[in-house]
This record gives sequence, C-alpha cells and structure tokens, in this order.
Amino acid sequence: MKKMKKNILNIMSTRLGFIFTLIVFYWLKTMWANTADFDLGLENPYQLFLTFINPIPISLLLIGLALYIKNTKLFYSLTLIIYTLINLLLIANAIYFREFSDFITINTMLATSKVSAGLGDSAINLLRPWDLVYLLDVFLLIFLFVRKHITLDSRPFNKRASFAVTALSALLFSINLFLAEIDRPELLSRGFSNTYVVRALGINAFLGYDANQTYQTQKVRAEAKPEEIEDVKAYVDQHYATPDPNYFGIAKGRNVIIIHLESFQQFLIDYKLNVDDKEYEVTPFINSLYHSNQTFSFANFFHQVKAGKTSDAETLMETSLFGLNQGSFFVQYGGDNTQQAAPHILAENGNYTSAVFHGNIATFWNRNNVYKALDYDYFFDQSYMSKATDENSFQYGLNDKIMFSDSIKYLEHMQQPFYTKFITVSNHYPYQNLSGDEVGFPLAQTDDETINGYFATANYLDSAVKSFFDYLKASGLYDNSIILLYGDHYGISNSRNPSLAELLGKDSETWSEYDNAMLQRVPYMIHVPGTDKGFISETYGGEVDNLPTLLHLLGIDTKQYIQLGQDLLSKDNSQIVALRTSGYFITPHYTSYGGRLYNTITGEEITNPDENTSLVIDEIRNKAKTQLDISDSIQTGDLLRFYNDSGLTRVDPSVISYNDSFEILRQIEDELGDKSTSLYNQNNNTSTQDLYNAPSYSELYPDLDEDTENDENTAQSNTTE
Ligand code: GP9
Ligand code: MN
Repeated sequence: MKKMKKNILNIMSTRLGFIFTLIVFYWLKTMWANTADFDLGLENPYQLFLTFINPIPISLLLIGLALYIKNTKLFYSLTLIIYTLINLLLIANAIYFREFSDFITINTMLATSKVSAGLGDSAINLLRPWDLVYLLDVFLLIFLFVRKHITLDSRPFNKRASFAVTALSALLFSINLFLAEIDRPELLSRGFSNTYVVRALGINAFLGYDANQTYQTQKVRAEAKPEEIEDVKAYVDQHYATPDPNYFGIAKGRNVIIIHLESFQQFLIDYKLNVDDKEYEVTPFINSLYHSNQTFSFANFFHQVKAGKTSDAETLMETSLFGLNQGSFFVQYGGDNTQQAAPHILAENGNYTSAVFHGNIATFWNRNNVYKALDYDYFFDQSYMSKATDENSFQYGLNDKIMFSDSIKYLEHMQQPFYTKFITVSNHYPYQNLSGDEVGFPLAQTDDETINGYFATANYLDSAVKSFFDYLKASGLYDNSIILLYGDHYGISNSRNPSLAELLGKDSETWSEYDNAMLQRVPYMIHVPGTDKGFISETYGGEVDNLPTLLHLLGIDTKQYIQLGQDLLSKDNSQIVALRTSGYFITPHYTSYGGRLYNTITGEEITNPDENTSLVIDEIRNKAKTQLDISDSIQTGDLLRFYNDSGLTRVDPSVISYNDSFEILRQIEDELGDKSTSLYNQNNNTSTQDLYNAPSYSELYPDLDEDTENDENTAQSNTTE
C-alpha cells in the first residue's frame, strides 16, 4: 500500500504524470458538475458514456500544450494557468446553470452586464456549501507541494513526445466527435441545443464551437450598414397586401391561442386509413374544425423551412421572416437579433400578455434565449410540468395530453387578453412513442415503420387537441379567444414518400418531384368562435404569411412593420410561395421543385416552356428569390436594429426571466385585485383544472374488439429512439 502511494507520488512528480493528475482532477470535477449542477437530460446509457469520455480529449490537448515548454518554472506555471482557466469555465458554468438552465456562450461572456442583470440580486445567492468540492483539488495540490510529496521535474519533454500528446488528444477528440454523431446526426450543423452539444462533447468543445459560430455571425452583422434597411422597406411597401375590410378586426381584443401541430401534413386532413377493409378517420376533430364556418382554413398552405425545422417554422409564423438556408435561425441569431415578433407587437398594441407552453427542455432550439428576444413574458417548459417518465414522454418531451393538462395551472392565472402558443411533440418522428391506454389506433401496413406509426400519433394529437378545445369551451375561454392551428413541416420525408404513395392512391413507380412538392402542404386554420364568415380558402401561401393575416384579423394594420409575408385573406395577394431552397416555388399555376418545373393544376412536367411561359416563370422565380434574399439580409445583418419607424419600443431581453413564473403570475393577480382579468379570478378564485379531461384511446373506443387490441397491427410503445 505504502509502495503504491510512493509510486503514485513519483509519477505525479514527472511532467507527464503531473498533467495526467490534473486531467484526473478535472475529470472528477466534471463528473461532479454533471451530477450536482447540470441537467444534461440523458436519455440512454450511450449518452452517459459520452459524458464520461468527453472531458478528456480537450483538457489533454490544452494542458498538454505546456509540454512544449522547456523551462521548469514556466512549464509548471503554464500548466497551472491552463488548468485554472478550464476549471473556472467549469465552475462558472455550474453556477450559471443554476439560474439559467443553460451553458455560458461567447455572447454571455461579452454581455456580462446583461448576465449579471439576469442574475437578479446577487450571484452570491447562487453559491452552495458543496461548491467547496470544486476547490478540493486546490487544497490537495497545495498540501502535496508544500509537504514536498510531489516535486518539480526539471527534465524537459522532447518536441516529438509533446507532439505525440497533442496528436493523441486530437485523435481522442475525433473519436468523441464520431461517437457523438452516431447518437445525434448533424449535431453541430443543426445545433439543436447547447445541452446536446455539452452532453456529447463537453463544455470546452462547446465553447469552441460557439466561438466559431459567433465569429461567423458577428462578421456579417458588423459589415451591415444602416442604409440597407431602406431597400428592405421599399420591398415591404411594395409587397404589402391591403387587408380585406370584411375580415379586418373581426377578432379584435380576443385572446390568441396557437396550437403548433408537430410534423402534421395537410394530407392527414379528411384522410381515412384503410386497414383490413375497415376505414379509420385519423383526425376527426381537426377535420371538423377545418370544415367549420367558424374557421378560416387554407387548402394550399406550405411550410417553408429547411434544417431549422420547428424553430424556423416559429420564426416564420411569428416574425414573418424566413429562417436560414443552413442551420437554425433560433440557434444562430434568434437570441441576439432585434426582432418585431407577434408577442411584442401585441404587447404594445392591445396590452397582451404572452406565454409559450412546451413539454421539452427549455434549451432545445435555444428557445430559452430566443423567446426573450421575441418578448414572450413566460415560457413554461418541461420544468414547470410533470416529471418526464418513460410512460408519459419520449425524447422530445411530454405527451401532448399531459402538456395541455399541465399548462392549465398557469394559463388560468394569465391576464387577458393573452397570446399563447402550445407546442405539441407527440406526433414527432419516429411516431412510435404511444404507450399504455393510448395504443389502439391501427398502424398502416407499408414496408416503412415510420409511415406506419404516423397515423396513430396524429390521431393521438387530434384527440389531445379536442380535449383542449373541450376545456376551452367548459372554462369559457373559448368565446373570447381565437385558436390558430398550423403544421410546422412535413412529418414524412421525401425519401420515404414512395412508400406512402399507395396510401395516397398513387403509384410509387411514377412518384415525382411534383408529388413531393404537393406534400409540403401543412394545415393552417384560424378558428374564430362565433363568426360565420369562415371558409376553406384556395389561396396559395406559406408560413411567412401568417403574421400579417393574424394581425389584420386582430385589427392591427401591419403596414409599418417589416414583414415579408402577405395577408392571405387580402384580395391583392401575389400567391407566390417561396420554399426555403432557392429556386423552389409554388404558385397556383407553376411548381418548381427538385430542379423540375410542373403545371401545379395537372401535375404535368413542363420541359420545354414556350417563350411566354419562360418569361412568366422567370419573373416568379425572381420574386421568390428576392423575398428570400431580403429575408437573409435582414436576418444575417440584424437589420431591424436600424429600423425606427415601427412605433415599437425595443425589447430588452435582460429584464425577462423564466424562473418563478408561477409566483410572478400570482403576484400580478394580487396587485391588480379587482382589475385582474385572469380566468382564475373571473372564476371566483377557483381553479379550472378539473374541467380538462383527456380520455385515452381505449376510453374513447372501449368496444375496440379484442382482436384489434392485441393485434400486432396497433401502435406499439417504443420510447428508445
Ligand atoms: C422539440 C421540438 C422538435 O422541442 O419542437 O423540433 P423539430 O425536431 O421538429 O425541429
Ligand atoms: Mn417540428
């Protein structure tokens, strides 16, 4: 035993041994931080394994740099400086996480005043007694050196050996990156969430990754000139579609409730799945809304996103600007750019209170930062809802019925009018996550599991939406609200579409880019209780058109705002839908998709357009391209910071905090007293929670015959992907 101790101390007294010792300390402290402070949302043992290995490569690389130094004192000083820096980063992150549930980025470092403002009274409050663990290594090292248990090694490392250490760390990092990509393809290119990157690669690599991202975006932003907003304004003025007085203001002053239908495609509307010669209507409730004369429904509404998926759909819907051609706008710019989003416009034109409800972690898609920049007052993420278990959730968050149910506690305390968004997730790829009583809706019978499960999860979403509507009606919120529903993007990707063909009455052999293009339709419905003006509009439009359409219904003219979409209820709509890939567009007559051109009505390919047609198509192509180019210039140049004619004040994200939201809601009710307009106060200070009932599939269809229930052909539970 004694000998072993001596051996260890001898090793620690060599240069390499000393460095390994520090790496072991650092590793232990990272493990402590992962357990005590960070919530990495680990979903499986593989991710846990990644967190075990990821502190090593970069710390070896960085501390190992000191090996190139010959001078003894200099070597030890540099080693300790680098060691101290990575430790400070670790500890600062641990403390920061307690308040923000997120990791420190370059921007947070640059805007320290913003951070300290966000920290509230004092950062000292965030310290915990067990933070001493983070200093144990310091005490130990001092002790070992002072008592001369370890001594300085004066033998320099040769260049070759030092290089070997650097090369080894690079190799280890590559392996780490490779393993991380297996767990989450496109981890860095799509940048889903800071948590995901830290979980896979560690905080040092995360900071490097973030530094690179920040550098790229800052460069373009710094070069943007104030005059550029003039071109944008000229485009917006000329593109503006005048509202139809028949609809303008018909929902003035009402609450706005937005239901984000995850991965929901238009073809599901009215679709009946045929299994064993029986027909099953997939989304009966949403279908009834679609056909109601209280709903403005759109038959030709397209999603306009690329890799930013949900997050870019949110950008399009709430700012009337596009996401990015690469990656996600939320992740790269959304937290920092000046924006004029729906919650902000409504706060300043009608005194709306705003909130997002979502059963996933707050950092996903950088929402915790972006929502502040959009001026959302509250963000109720998973941490405000039921604890996620294998039964009630999957990797993207809580099941929709739970999410709606858990939202009511907060919704009922919000001051009216409110603008709220409910982001569902259950109908998300891989469409296999239903369990228990929710299993029962038949699976489709194609050779593709993903397609087979899609109808069952869509059916679950439909009944979740119905339950929520039932609640709205029972609680009385329904009558003074409007409910907007939209599908964010496709659920079945183009590569799978040939397997879907038969279910749509088509032939997989002749499946074309035209068919792919038509499947990019998603639902867009604005349900206005009490009106009879609703109808199914054939107007062609996309997500970018939502904001002006919605604001005009609420009686807010959008003329002075920088919005690139057009009111879809206006008579002078241009009906050119630019998809996010430049050169892809859809109009009532022409469809350009996958490098081919089609007649939108007949689906026939146009291979040799005559001169006249060519001219028309070029003009459309240019218009679509201009819309995207203008959007890109605004987003990458942060041009709205130069725009002063909107009449809006600037959002100050640093004064918004998403901690203690429930207490804040209650406090506002107390302060307002009789003037409070919350549902809870209107309901004689009693909760409306009991009015929400979400029967499961088997409760809704108790007489499902035994065969179907036990059949292989029903949605199975599978929460692992
Ligand atoms: C997760 C959810 C999914 O929070 O919004 O995003 P997506 O994968 O569809 O972009
Ligand atoms: Mn999505």
